[in-house]
Amino acid sequence: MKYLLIFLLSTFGLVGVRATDKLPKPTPLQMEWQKLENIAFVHFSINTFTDMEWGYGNESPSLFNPSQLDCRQWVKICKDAGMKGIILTAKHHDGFCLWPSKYTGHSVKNSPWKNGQGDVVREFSDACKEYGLKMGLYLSPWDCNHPDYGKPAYNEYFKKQLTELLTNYGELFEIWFDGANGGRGYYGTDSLHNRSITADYYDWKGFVGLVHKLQPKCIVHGGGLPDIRWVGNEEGHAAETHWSALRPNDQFEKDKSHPQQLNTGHENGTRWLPSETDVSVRPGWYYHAFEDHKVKTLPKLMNIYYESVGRNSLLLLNLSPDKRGLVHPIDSTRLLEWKRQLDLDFRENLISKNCKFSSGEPKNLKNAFDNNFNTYWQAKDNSGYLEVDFGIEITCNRLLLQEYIPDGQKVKSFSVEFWKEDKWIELTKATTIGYKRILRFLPVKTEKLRIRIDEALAPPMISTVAVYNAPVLLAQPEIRRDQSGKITILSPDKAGEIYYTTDGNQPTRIATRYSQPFLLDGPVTVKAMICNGTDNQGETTMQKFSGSKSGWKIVGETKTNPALFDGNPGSTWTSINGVKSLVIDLSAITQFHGITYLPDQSRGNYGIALNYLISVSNDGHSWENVSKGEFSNIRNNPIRQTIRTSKPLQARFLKLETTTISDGHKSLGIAELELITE
Ligand code: FUL
Repeated sequence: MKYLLIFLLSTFGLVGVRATDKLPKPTPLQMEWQKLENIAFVHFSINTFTDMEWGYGNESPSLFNPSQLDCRQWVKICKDAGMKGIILTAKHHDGFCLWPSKYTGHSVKNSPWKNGQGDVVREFSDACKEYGLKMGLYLSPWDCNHPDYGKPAYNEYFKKQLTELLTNYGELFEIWFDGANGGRGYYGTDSLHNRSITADYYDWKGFVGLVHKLQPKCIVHGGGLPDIRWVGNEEGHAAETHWSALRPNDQFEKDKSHPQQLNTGHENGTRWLPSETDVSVRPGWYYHAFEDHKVKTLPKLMNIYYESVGRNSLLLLNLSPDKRGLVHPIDSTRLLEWKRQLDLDFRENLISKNCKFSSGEPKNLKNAFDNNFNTYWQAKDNSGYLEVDFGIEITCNRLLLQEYIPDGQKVKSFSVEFWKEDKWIELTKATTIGYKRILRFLPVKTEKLRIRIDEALAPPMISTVAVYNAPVLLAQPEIRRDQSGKITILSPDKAGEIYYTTDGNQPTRIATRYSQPFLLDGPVTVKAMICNGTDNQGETTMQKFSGSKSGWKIVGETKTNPALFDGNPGSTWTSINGVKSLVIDLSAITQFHGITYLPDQSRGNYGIALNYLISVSNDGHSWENVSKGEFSNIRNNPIRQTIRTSKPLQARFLKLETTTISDGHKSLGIAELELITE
């Protein structure tokens, strides 16, 4: 009987229908949220003034004193960058409140800013209304300042604060409950200690109950009863296979980490819990002057977009206003460049009314190509294809697909083919689609494209198919040379053509085209630029290399350390603990006029020398001091430092020493060291 039923259901195509019924689906609120695609985060608080990422809770409110706070500036930048909503840290882990809460003195009301009369949340809310952006708030459950934190009473305090935020500032689209909890804090005492909490410590039912009651249109991030999930990292990427559904916590796979599973979701997930990709434009969430030169590059931000929004996630991109209370011009300029590039990438959908469409299931076929998310084409069963005939040869490098997810996420795998010389050639294979999937590939010239859905959980519904030809990202190339003298030129966009010169001339399209790393040791200047094959070219990068490093050795180390001489600013050589010097054997008497020193570029900037003594020697025993001084502002701005000596030097051994390493670190951290030879 059971088999007869299965036979009947599958024969009449009903198995798929049943599967669809069982699939988790978004609520209308989750659906509305997903469509926002791009939203902003703002981390601004007492940490901005103490230069910290996590405060302790004992910071004096008197430290909070922005000189030119202007929430309108933040919101306008976000609006211009195409963001649809913006979330502000009303209270971070240190407990300091950006609004004059009735329930604590640890807030703006005891700060010198506006003589304690100010309310950042109010100004933020007004600015969001003025620019038409949705407003969200971040409220940290962990509170290092509150005396009751860790005790039951704190839950009541939290609810009162939450009520203030949910009732006094207008409509909220998202509330962010952060899961972080380092334990340590002052908690109303005068000594730092730990307070641990149990998994059931917070009254999530109570908190979320308040949200539902007071802000029924508000999405809840984090905590015990969330509407959306964290993407599993703070670097800005969802996994290529990305399901919006998730299994309950007790059914997570034992052999895979929790963040890894959040990053992919579960194909057989039972609740709709779409991901949000939170990432900062800077390495930190809060503003630090020493990260001014580390604002993410345009290629990096483009990758983040393609690996979040383009992989069925929602992007939450953070801005860090500075001590003035303004977004730094480096950040705002970058954000607008990013928006401009996104607009260029998606300027023209090459699918138009002139195209011909075909499929094994012709019903409602046009709906997949009409650029309207709410109309869709549905395959007959769990696979199917969609074909576009452009009528003329087009060039494309992006494919954008959307599933009609109000009915659940179904596609497990698909392939893309293009028509060439009377046959279909596979361009690429991919897995999930979900709300939005954007594939990037090297440009293809073709008259026809075919999307083959190979596997799906139920008959898939496709809302959108769009095809673009994004321009080559004409960002400057990076030129590196390793210790063996091998030069590599890196382009952020693989489709870009790189041209270079080694004779000091400006590269043009008739210069040498770069195809692979090449050997060129000794003093040389390499200039390179990227162009898109036709009329546009990016700015030229110039890199001067001094003499060969091939024989260089770090004295005391048996083998040369690749990190110090590899030409890669991202890798760091670190001295043995407690040793504040570096001696290099240049292998032969060498003429030079000083050195350049690039400190450790990693997030923690470990081992930055605050001052220097440079000595040279011909035998490695008797040394002559040739230069001594301080690196000004190196802690705040750890860029490449240049030390020129007053007279030319001739030596085989070079010593760089320091007496003071930043932040009390015990070892020197050097990314790169070069000789100045002219
Ligand atoms: C994390 C926090 O600990 C960071 O400080 C930041 O707020 C980030 C968005 O979430 O969990």
